[in-house]
Amino acid sequence: MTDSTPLFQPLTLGALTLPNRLVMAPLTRNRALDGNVPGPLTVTYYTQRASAGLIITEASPICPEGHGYPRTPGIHSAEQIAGWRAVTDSVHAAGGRIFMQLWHVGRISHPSLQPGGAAPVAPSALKPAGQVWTGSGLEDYVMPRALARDEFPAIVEAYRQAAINARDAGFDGVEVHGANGYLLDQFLRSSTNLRDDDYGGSLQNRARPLLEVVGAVTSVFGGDRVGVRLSPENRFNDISDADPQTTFTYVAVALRPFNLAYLHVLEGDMTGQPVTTPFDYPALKTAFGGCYMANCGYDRSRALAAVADGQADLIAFGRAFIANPDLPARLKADAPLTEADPKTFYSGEAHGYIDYPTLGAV
Ligand code: 8OZ
Repeated sequence: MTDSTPLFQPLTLGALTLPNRLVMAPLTRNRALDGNVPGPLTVTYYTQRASAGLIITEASPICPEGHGYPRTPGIHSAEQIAGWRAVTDSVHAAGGRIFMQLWHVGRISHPSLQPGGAAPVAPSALKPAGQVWTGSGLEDYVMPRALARDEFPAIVEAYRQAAINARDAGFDGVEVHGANGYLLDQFLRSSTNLRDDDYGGSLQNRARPLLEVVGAVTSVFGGDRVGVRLSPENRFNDISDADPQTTFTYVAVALRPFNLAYLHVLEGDMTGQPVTTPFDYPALKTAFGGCYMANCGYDRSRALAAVADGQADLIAFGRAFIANPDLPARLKADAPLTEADPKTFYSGEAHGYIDYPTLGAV
C-alpha cells in the first residue's frame, strides 16, 4: 500500500475537508446522565476518537416523544445543548469533526419512556413484535397511537429546532436518521405505513415525511452539512418493505436536489435473517449521485477495496471504533485491532467506553 491509498487520503465533504475516509458510525451507548444529558465521560469518549475523518454521534432524540431507550442523550433541552457543547469543543480542540444524528424512535418505545406515560406515536397503529429495554427490565412493545395528519408539522418543526440546537451546540452538521425501523423509516417502508392520507399509500406519500424533515434541517444547516442514513434491507425493529429497490431508488433520487453532504447506507440486515432478494447498492449509489458512505461489517481489506474501486466514498465503522479509539492509525499501519466487548455496549459507565487502549498502550 502506498500513501496515495484513497482510504487514508483527505476528502472534501460538502463544507468540510476530512483527513481520511474513515467515519465513526452512530452508536447508541446509553451513558447519558439525568435529564438525558451527555456528561464528562461522553466528552472523553468522542475526543478519544477525534482522528476519525468524521464522527457521527449516537442517535439523539429531537424531542421527549422521540426517546425509546434509557439514557440516550437528547438535543431538546438547554442542559443537553450545554452538555453537547462540551463534547464538540473538545473534539474540535483535538482536531476532529462531528455531526449529530437526529432521531425520533416513533413506535420503538414504551409508555415508561414517554412523557406522561403516553403510548408511543407511529404512522399507523401497528404494534412491533418484540420487547423494549425500559431501564428496569424488558417489556413487550405496546400498540402505538397513529399520528393525526395535522400533528406531523410539529414533528418537522421539532427536527428544525433540533438542528438549530445542534448548531448552537457547535456541531459541524447533522445526520437525519432515516434508518433501522424508527419514525421516518416507519413512514417510508410499506410494512409499517397503512395510512390513507398524503403520508401513506403511494411511495411518494410514504417518502414525504423524510423529505419534509430533510427540507427543514437543510434550511438550518445547508445541504452541505447534512447527511441522511437509510437501511433498505434492515429488518431490525420489525420492519420491511415490499419492494426495497424501488422504494430506496425513489428516495435517493428525491434527495438529489438537497445537495447533501452524503448518503449513509447500512448495507445489510442487523437481524441476520437470510436475505431473500439481494439489494443492488451500487445502483442506489448511482441513483443518489453524491457522496456515498457505506456501513455494515466492513473490515480493512473490504474498506480499502470499496474506496479504491469507487463503490463507496466513505466507510463508517461501528464496533471497530468502539474498541479502537485510534482506528485510522491502526488501519493505516495494518496493526492488530482490539475486539469490542458486547457486554459493555449499552452499559458499564467508563468501562468499555473510555478505557480501550490506543496502539502504543496495548
Ligand atoms: C442498537 C441499540 C439501540 C439503538 C439504531 C439507534 O439502530 C439505534 C440502536 C441500535 O439506529
